[in-house]
Amino acid sequence: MQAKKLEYKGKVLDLSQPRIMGIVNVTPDSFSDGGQYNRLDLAFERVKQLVLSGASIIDVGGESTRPGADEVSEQEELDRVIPLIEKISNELDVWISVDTCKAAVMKAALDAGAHIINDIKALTADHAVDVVAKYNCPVCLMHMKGQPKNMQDDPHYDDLIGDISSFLFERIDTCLNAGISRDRIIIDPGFGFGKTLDQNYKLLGQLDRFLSFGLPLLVGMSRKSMIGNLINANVDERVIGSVAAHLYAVQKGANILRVHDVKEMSEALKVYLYANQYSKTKKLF
Ligand code: 8Y7
Repeated sequence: MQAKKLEYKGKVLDLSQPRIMGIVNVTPDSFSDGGQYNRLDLAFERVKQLVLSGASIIDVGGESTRPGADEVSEQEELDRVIPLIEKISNELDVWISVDTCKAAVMKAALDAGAHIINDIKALTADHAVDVVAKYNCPVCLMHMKGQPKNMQDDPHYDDLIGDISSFLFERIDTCLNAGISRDRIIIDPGFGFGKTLDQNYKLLGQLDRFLSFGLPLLVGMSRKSMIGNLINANVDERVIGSVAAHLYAVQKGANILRVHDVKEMSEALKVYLYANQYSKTKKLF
């Protein structure tokens, strides 16, 4: 297999080693304005910190996609994410992804300088495929069973990995038919999106089964319930569990790790990779 990489507008992201995607949520509660800075400045400070800590990609999101969350309007989402994307694009040399399901937000984000569309609904919203096809930008297709409001109500699969693979296969096919290049597509099994604790761990344990797509594999387990419920920890006590889960995913072939705690992840990854270079059964990512 060819070495994996992503390319867009002259930028190249070499995936011959795993990369970290740092999460920046621009929601009203995420950057409280203490009076000294406004929300944009605070968010940008966080972005700079994540880049210095080792993030290769910054994932900017303006809609809370946690289970049971309410949807936000298109205008509200635009107001939250576009100024930050513009500022990152103008001032830093980092890959920018936008976490959105809405075609209009995708378009505005790409015009503002975003490079990757990260869509938990895998471009199923109206016109979403058309926007990505027009720009032919990298896109992450994630699996979700159900909708954020109801996805954790007793999800059932006939064949967990098979059902998720079929879904991804269909979405990839739709993208290719719309004219999106295969080398722009990233896949993600969608940890926590319509999966029980055991389904999430089965997915992690058998993550290497998704390598047969021959596409970059992104995973996001950071601070999720699959960590907290296993070790009985609140959201702010899930850092070590999250790091362990992502390192395991790296061993199973994950290429991009979507995390909140970039510094901790980056340090763990550095140690893992340093030892791995001497391994006789060395993994080639
Ligand atoms: C994921 C994600 C979220 C994920 C990708 C959270 C936006 C929930 N999770 N995108 N987004 N993969 N690609 O707890 O697992 O971060 S939101």
